[in-house]
Amino acid sequence: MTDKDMNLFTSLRAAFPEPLDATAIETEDGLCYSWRDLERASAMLANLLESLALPPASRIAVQVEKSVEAVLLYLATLRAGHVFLPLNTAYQSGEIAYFIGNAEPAVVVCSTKNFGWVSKIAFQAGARHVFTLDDDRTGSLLQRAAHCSDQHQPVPRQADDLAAILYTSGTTGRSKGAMLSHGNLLSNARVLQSYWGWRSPEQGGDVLIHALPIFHVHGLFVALHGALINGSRMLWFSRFDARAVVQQLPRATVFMGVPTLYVRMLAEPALDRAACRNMRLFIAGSAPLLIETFQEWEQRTGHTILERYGMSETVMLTSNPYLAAAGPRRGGTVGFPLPGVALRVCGDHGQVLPPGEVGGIQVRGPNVFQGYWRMPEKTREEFTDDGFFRTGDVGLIDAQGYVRIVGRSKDLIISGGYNVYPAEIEACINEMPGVAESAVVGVPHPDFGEVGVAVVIARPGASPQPDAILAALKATLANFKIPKRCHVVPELPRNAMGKVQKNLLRDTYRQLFQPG
Ligand code: MCA
Ligand code: AMP
Repeated sequence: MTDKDMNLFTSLRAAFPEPLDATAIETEDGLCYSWRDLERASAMLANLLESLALPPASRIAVQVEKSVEAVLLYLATLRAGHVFLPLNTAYQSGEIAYFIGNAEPAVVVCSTKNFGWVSKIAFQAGARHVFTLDDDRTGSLLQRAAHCSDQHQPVPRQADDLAAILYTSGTTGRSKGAMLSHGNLLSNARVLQSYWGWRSPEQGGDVLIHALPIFHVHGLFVALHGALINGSRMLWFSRFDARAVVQQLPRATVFMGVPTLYVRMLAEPALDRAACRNMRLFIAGSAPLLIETFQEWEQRTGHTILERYGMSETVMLTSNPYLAAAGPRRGGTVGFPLPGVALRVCGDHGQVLPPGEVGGIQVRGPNVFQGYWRMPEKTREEFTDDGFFRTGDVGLIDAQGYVRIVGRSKDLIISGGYNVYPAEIEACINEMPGVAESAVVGVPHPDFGEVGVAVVIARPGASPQPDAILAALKATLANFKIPKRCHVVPELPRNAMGKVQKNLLRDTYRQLFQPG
């Protein structure tokens, strides 16, 4: 480690195209934020954070609707040397209480409509300040920042200093906070800038359609950093709307989405070659892209989607090639390890497997996180002795070097790009009156790729109702975690050891959402 300042904000700021007058972000309502607006407004928010005299590297927890102001708060947190902790807007009070209790943020920022319950949780957990921020540029955060100077010198940071904590659920127990440093995020942003051939403003520049949420890696880091570190304009959508995005395609050059976004855009009659005439690159990730979607997209638009693979703990790991000279983009694969990333496939005893053999995917590189927040044991378990991180994904490297993900050793459902951990849902269902046991499995779904189905065993003499079970879950868990169906059955299939055979359950319910 050197003494060189590695504050991520400083590097992003260095790419803002001078003289800062051009539009950096244009919203769907036609609001334009210049690069100067980003510089000054993030300075004001950083000065507000500094005026609070927080301990160094305080966590700033944020659960707000998507807005440019939320981006400014993220940039301000980096500038002020604190640690950004974004939270999915779908999380309910029980989920938020866990995250805030675990991370002990000094500052919590929430929507005005949630202030009552969020502030109670926050102050009980020792937070010093709770601000509000709404998606119409109102709230106490901006009111307070309005009094602050718009000049601010970023706090120097070292590569290993934390920039963000992203909670990612565990297969057992509660969510873990993946600690990402300035060095992790900056190295990944720089690699992607070059690997995906971002065009500098002098070369005519790129225009990114940003239609993803900004509380996960895909929207917050891959998309946002990609545009900022390249000085590229963003067309900003506060929520994904397939029709509106297709309408804006002729004004854009780059799009990033989870597979559901591509499926929904394909259902738009206006999606054709003409709409995509200025597009340079379509990127997909966060969940497996079906080969049918990949092929249909190619036929309709003339563009080959570039699929890549990453995790909250590692940011981006692999990518299909951008340049034709490096090879074709192959559907059903996630491409090659990115420059600087070492990726290997290992067997049950840790032995490195040859190409073509299926095993656990392990990775090492400057992008791999610093560990789980306050979970040194868990962190140690997930790393090998020679410093590789066990991803929990199962795959192979083919003869041409492309990585193919074939499954997961972690019991995880990826629904519309969001991770859902069956263990969390099962624990909630098992607490319900009349329930003896439950199993939640993922099955194919035409829109979300995969969705959860709950299979429940009743206690003797009880008759729990599927609709009541789902309604009770809805009252406690984020909406995307709720299984789309619930079945009460007499027994669960088990192996000789008594373990529930989820693969058999998946087979039983595989056709539930398939047309015809
Ligand atoms: C919404 N619903 C869902 C999902 N989203 N159900 C299952 N899975 C989902 N993903 C349900 C809601 O519970 C609700 O049901 C109904 O759909 C309508 O909700 P709404 O919010 O209006 O839905 P939407 O606006 O149509 O949202 C769908 C979406 C969204 C646009 C696909 O889920 C989305 O933005 N997904 C992207 C997630 C993402 O960015 N992932 C990246 C993670 P009800 O009415 O019954 O309540 S980062 C990552 O994975 C790694 C690092 C990586 O590699 O990138
Ligand atoms: P998260 O914990 O939200 O960061 O999700 C990371 C997980 O998403 C990975 O471990 C993979 O299981 C999955 N994932 C991300 N990108 C892809 C992809 N292109 N194909 C298949 N799975 C993916």
